[in-house]
Amino acid sequence: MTVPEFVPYPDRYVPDAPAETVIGQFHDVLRRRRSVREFSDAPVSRAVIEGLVRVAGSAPSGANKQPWRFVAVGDPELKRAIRVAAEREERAFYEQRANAEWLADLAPLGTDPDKGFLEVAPWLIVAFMLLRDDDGGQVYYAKESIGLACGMLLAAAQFAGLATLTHTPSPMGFLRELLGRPEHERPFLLIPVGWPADACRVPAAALARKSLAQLLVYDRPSGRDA
Ligand code: IYR
Repeated sequence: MTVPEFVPYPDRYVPDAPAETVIGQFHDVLRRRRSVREFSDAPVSRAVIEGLVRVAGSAPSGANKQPWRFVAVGDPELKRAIRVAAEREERAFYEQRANAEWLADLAPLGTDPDKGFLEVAPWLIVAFMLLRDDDGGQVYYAKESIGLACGMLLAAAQFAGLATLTHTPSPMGFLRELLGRPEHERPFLLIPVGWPADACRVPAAALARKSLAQLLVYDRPSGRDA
C-alpha cells in the first residue's frame, strides 16, 4: 500500500472570538429558522442557488464519495408538473397511507395535500442521493452523508435570510422521472427555496424545542473535565 500524501491543514478557520461567543451567535441565527410553506414569488438569483449548493457540497461524506446531486428547478412548467405529481402522492398519504398516530402528529402543523408552495417558491432544489458514484463505484453512508449536506444547505439559506422547507412527498420516485435523472440517483429531499411571503405565518406548535436537559446527557458530573 502506498502511503497517501498529507499536507499541513490549509486555510484553517480560526474565529476572532471565543467558541462560546461564536456558537451563541450561530445559534441565534439558526434557532430562528422555520419551515415555511408560504413563499414570496420574488426571484432568487442563480448565484444564491450556486452558493447554497457549494455549501452543501462541502459536507463530509463516507470515504469522500460525495454521494449527492442537486437539481435546481426554476422553470414554471416543471414546477407545476412537480406540484401535480406531489399532490397526487400527498392525497394518497392523507387519505389512505398515513395511520392515525401520524395524522394526529401532523395536525398541529396544519399541513394538507395542497402544495401550492411548489409553484410559488422561485426554486425547488431536489437533492438526489447517489446509490453508486457516477463511474459505478461504491458509496458509503450515503444517507448520513446527504443528510449532512442538506442540513448545511438549510443552515446557509437561513444565514442568508432565505426560507426553506424540507418536503418529502412519499414516494418520491416521480422526481427522478420528471427530472430525467439516471437510475443510480434516488430522490432524497425536495427543498423549496425563496423569500418568505410578507404575510408568512408558521404554526405556533412548531416553535417548541426540546430543552438542553432533554437534548444533552453528560457522561459524568461537571468539574471533572480536563
Ligand atoms: N409529506 C406530507 C406529510 C408530512 C409529513 C411530515 I413527517 C411532516 O413533518 C410534514 C408533513 C406533507 O408534506 O404534507
